[in-house]
Parts: sequence; C-alpha cells; structure tokens
Amino acid sequence: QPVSAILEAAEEHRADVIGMSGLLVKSTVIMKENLQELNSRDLAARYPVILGGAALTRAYVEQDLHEIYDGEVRYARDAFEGLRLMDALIAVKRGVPGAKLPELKQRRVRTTPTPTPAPAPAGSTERGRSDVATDNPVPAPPFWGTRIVKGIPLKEYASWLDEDALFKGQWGLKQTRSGDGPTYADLVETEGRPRLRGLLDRLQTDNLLEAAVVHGYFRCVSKDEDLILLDDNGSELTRFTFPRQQRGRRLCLADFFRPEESGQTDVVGLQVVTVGSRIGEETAKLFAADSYRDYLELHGLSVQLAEALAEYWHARVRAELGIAGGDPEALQAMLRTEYQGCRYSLGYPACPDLEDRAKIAALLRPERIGVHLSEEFQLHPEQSTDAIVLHHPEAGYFNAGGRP
Ligand code: B12
Repeated sequence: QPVSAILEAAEEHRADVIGMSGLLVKSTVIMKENLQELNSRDLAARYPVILGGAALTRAYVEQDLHEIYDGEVRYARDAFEGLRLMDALIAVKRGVPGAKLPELKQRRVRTTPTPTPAPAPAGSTERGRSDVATDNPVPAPPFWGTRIVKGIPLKEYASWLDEDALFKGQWGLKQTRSGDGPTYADLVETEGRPRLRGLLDRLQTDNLLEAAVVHGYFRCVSKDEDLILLDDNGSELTRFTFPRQQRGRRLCLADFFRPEESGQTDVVGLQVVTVGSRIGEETAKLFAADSYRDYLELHGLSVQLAEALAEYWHARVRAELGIAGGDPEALQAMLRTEYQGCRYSLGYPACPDLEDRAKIAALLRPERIGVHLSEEFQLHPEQSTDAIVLHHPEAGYFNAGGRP
C-alpha cells in the first residue's frame, strides 16, 4: 500500500493508530520512508505507529525508526502484542491515570570487544573460492530450455504440505502458556487435521486451485562469484552474481558449478510455480466479509500449498536429473532437504538479491502460466515462488550475508 492510501484510510475510518506490516527486507526501507512522510505532513503527533512482520526487528523499530519518527512508534512481535499496545495507546490517549506505553528497547552497550573472525578452515584459501568439490558428476537433463506444465492435480502436491509450518506458522496452533490445556499434538488431531481435510475438500470441489509450473534446464559455468547461463551455442544468456561468505568455508552459490576454466559445462534448473489467482480472489472475499478466521486459514493454507508445489516440483526435477536415488522416505526428512541438491529462492540468505528475479522471469517467461513480476520484484499472484535448482551433492542452505 502506498502511504497516501494508508493515510486516506486512516482519515476515513478515524483511526487511532496506524499499523504497518513488513514482510520483505525491502519493506523496512519503505516503513522508514512512510514515517518520514508522516513527519513531513505533520501527522506524527496524531498517529502513533505499530510495526510488525518478518522483515522487522524490535531493535530496528524501537531504536533506529524511533529516532527518526516525531511521534510514538512501537514494534509488535505478534498480533497479541499489537492488542496490548493498542490498549496502552488508547489508555494514554484517553488520559487514564497512570497509563503509559511500554518501555522502548534499550540500545545494548557492547561490553566485550568484537570477536575476531575465526580463521578459515584448512582447504579453503584465505581469499578466493571455497573448498566445494568440482569433480562431481554433471547430470544430463531430459531437455534444454523451458517447459510449461498446467493443471497439476492437488493430490499430487498436497502430500508435500509442511503441516507444522501450516498449523504453527500460519494457523497459530499452540499449547496455552499455562500448559494445562490440550497439547500441540492434541490440537493437531482435534483441530488442525480435521480443518485441513475440510479445506482441501473445498479447494477441490470449488476448483479453487490452478497449479502450474514453468521450469527449465540451462547450460552454465561459474566464474568467481558469477553463475553464467549459456545458450546452445555457448553464448552468455544471463549472469547472476552471488555474495561470498567472508569467513568460514567462504561459500558462494557459484562454487557449486563447474568453473569456466575447467572447459566443461554444468547444468542449472530454474523454476516458477503458482497455485493460481482464483484462490486470491476467494480469500479477498472472506477478508471483505470480515470473516478473518476463515480468511487466515484459507490464505495460510494457500501459501503453504505454493511452497508444497515448489517442493514437489523440485523432487520431479531430481528424478529427471537422475539424482533422486538418495531421496529419503519420510516427508519430514525431505523437508529438512536430506536429498541431493538444493532449491534456492532469491531473497533468501545465499542469494539475497530480489532484483535477480527479473533474470529468471526473462528466461522462463512465467506470464505463460499467468504469473507476473511487479516493479517491486514480487510475483503476482502472491501464491507463487521462484527458484534456482542445484544438483551438487554438497549444496545446502547457508548465509552469505556475513552475519553470524
Ligand atoms: C510462508 C512464506 C512464503 C509463502 C507465502 C508468502 C505470503 N505472501 O504470505 C510463499 C511460499 C508464497 C513465499 C514466497 C516468497 N517468499 Co516467503 N516466506 C514465508 C515465511 C516462511 C512465512 C511468512 C508468513 O506467512 N508467516 C505467517 C504470518 C502470520 O506471520 P508474520 O507475517 O510474521 O506476521 C505475524 C507477526 O510478524 C505479526 N505482525 C506482522 N505484521 C504486523 C503488523 C502489525 C501492526 C502488528 C501488530 C503485528 C504484525 O503478527 C503476525 C501474527 O503473529 C517467511 C519467513 C518467516 N518466518 O516469516 C518467508 C519470507 C517472508 N519470504 C521471503 C522470500 C524471499 C520469498 C520470495 C521472494 C522467494 C522467491 N524468490 O520466490 C517469495 C515471494 C512471493 C512472491 N509472490 O513474489 C523472505 C523475505 C526476505 C526478503 N528478502 O525480503 C522471508 C522473510 C524468508 C527469509 N528468511 O528470507 N513465502
């Protein structure tokens, strides 16, 4: 939402407080700009602001943003802290005696000196690439270029659903703090699974999902931190530049591909998956009707199904590449990525640059399955996700941001 739309809505509904949610790292910058905009419109005294979402931290909001905002701004870890803050803010506004806002997070003073980085382990050079093997076999893909698959039946990918991510992360099932109520396992049996079954049936009967995939295999080589994708004639199609860890193994995604100087080429998979736009229309209806619980359940399920579809497709790709032999039996082990290769989504720590999504979109042309990349580098419909698929046996998740 642009800040002007937020302010118009605040005006129209005579809001006491403005809340904003930042899911993407980029949204942290936007929150800051929005607060500056409130300052410049002289609205800071009028609107206290509550901020939340995966991209934000308490320290960023209550120290950095608090410093620049002329009004009150607080961080809410979850919706419940949001409610507690609302109670306090309204009590202050009404002049309830003794009412005050919770203390701001204090800036921590460092008492110990910054630890010196651990020496690089044997095998990895002080500068340059990591010790990732370059003599692993390169599998042969079934085709080069891109393919589209539409109308994937729900039953094919529903079994890849991460139930814990759905029940805990999206639906908020958890044991009460006092511990005397039902356990998480009880709640899964009595609430989670029955609701899930009901919703999956509904998705099926009302035909609300339109799962589709566009994927491709490309020849490639690496050069330092770059992954270079090649066309049939060996000319450069596109190039990704990935960050390298500054300590430890000094990993970089490019290291998992044959280096250019080896004279060999490697293969990389790219994919974009979506569960379609109909589900978004359905959840929007529930939201508009104030059916928030139903909205949360259906929306939460739909985003986890997008993730399940991505995981399912990655398994298909492993099978196509002939590297699925080591796939574990149990879904839990599968979700812990105990298989050969790894699926990296742009925006995650090993490949944080969201702008690279445009390179994937240019090669895969996901508009052929109804998916578009916005100027903010978000895929629409929302329930879509892209990935770079690696076959290297050593490939796994790592953080290249230099953060501990
Ligand atoms: C589920 C999920 C998805 C789903 C659905 C996303 C969606 N639109 O809902 C799918 C699989 C589709 C997805 C895709 C992507 N994702 Co994603 N995803 C997540 C994940 C695991 C959970 C998000 C979620 O739904 N949480 C559940 C909700 C209920 O929790 P919440 O948003 O945190 O909100 C709670 C609190 O924070 C608080 N709160 C939040 N806001 C506010 C506001 C106020 C006022 C208050 C009071 C409280 C409050 O209250 C809520 C309830 O407690 C997060 C990681 C994480 N742990 O958060 C990554 C994450 C958001 N995704 C990320 C990324 C990178 C992506 C992709 C770009 C990957 C890709 N290349 O395809 C795509 C983008 C999708 C697109 N359309 O372009 C990154 C974003 C970081 C960045 N670089 O910007 C994250 C943070 C993961 C990470 N650690 O890097 N993703």
